[in-house]
Amino acid sequence: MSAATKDDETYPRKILEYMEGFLISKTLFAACELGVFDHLEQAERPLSAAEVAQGLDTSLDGTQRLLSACAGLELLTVQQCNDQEVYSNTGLSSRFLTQTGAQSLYHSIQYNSKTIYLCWHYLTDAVREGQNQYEKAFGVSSKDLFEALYRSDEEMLKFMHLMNSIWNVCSKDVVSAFDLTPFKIIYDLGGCSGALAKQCTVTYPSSTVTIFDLPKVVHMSREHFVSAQDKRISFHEGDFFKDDLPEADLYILARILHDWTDERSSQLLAKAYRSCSPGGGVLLVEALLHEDGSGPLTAQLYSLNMLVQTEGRERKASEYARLLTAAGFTNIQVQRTGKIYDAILARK
Ligand code: SAM
Ligand code: ASE
Repeated sequence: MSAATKDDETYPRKILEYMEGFLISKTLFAACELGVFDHLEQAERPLSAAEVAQGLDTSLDGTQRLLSACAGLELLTVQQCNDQEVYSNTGLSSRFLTQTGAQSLYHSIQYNSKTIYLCWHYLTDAVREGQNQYEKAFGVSSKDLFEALYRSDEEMLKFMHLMNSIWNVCSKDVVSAFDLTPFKIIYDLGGCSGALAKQCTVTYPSSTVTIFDLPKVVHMSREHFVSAQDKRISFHEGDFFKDDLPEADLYILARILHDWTDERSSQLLAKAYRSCSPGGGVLLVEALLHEDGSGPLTAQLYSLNMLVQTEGRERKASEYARLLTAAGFTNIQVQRTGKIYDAILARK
């Protein structure tokens, strides 16, 4: 037995780390929400805790502790200057944690902090009951999933920002996992803020992409996310369960099926199959579980999140393949990207 294993027997490092993992999340959330990373970015020089506290209108003592913890997490660098500590962003923080960073995750962090964290307070109940926790977490009693998720315009916009923000770091891999050049007319079903649609028009300049989503989502997307100058992106307002789907060469369903039960997923895929042009296809974008259930950890945790927040689950490639086959699709190909989201292409 190695020394490390022996040490683990008497000192449960991993368990201690997991037990207090939320302390790390909350430190990150608070630093983002208070604007620590934005303030340090704008200052363009290292700042002392006193300067940060003054700039953010926060207590000196609390700010000192928060900056010190962020340095411990390697989200800030600390230097000594005239006998006091001064802080600056790391490269990672200025890129991903400032609101204006090129690949900002600021909005993902906000949604995790303000919505997901609150839902996860009821994870135990969710597992016991096998259903989402909107009623307990937010007093929402609607049976309609997206009425609960979009319980106010503000909450809908926050969700759209969350959806948008992860594509800042994952969209290229997903869109180029397969050569989609042959598909000229693409519909992004539940296309939301349009981040994936935009990446499609960049990678496939000879295709047009239409974002199909609920009317109020389309309005918000037009207002906040997709500029009218984006001539190759159009919108279609509708309900993909109730309305007919327009004909297309390719339907993209990114993070759609994981919201729904097998029954509803099958309904949607059958509809896509009917409307799909001959030789066309469907591209699923999801966080795939390994076939033997051993991981990836992110997908396993996301599946718990789908329990707490939706009616769905994360699935294995074989589970998606079964749904696709039942709807009539063939030639099912799976591409793992090694990042959060993977891709499955199937043909009519
Ligand atoms: N595809 C986007 C992405 O991956 O960033 C957004 C995924 S989000 C989890 C689900 C999307 O489906 C939302 O934009 C939501 O508004 C849309 N949606 C939910 N129910 C719908 C329905 N009945 N008809 C059309 N769109 C719907
Ligand atoms: C959904 C995706 C998400 C519905 C609710 C959601 C995400 C968070 N809440 O389709 C994105 C993935 N992140 C997690 C933690 O699951």
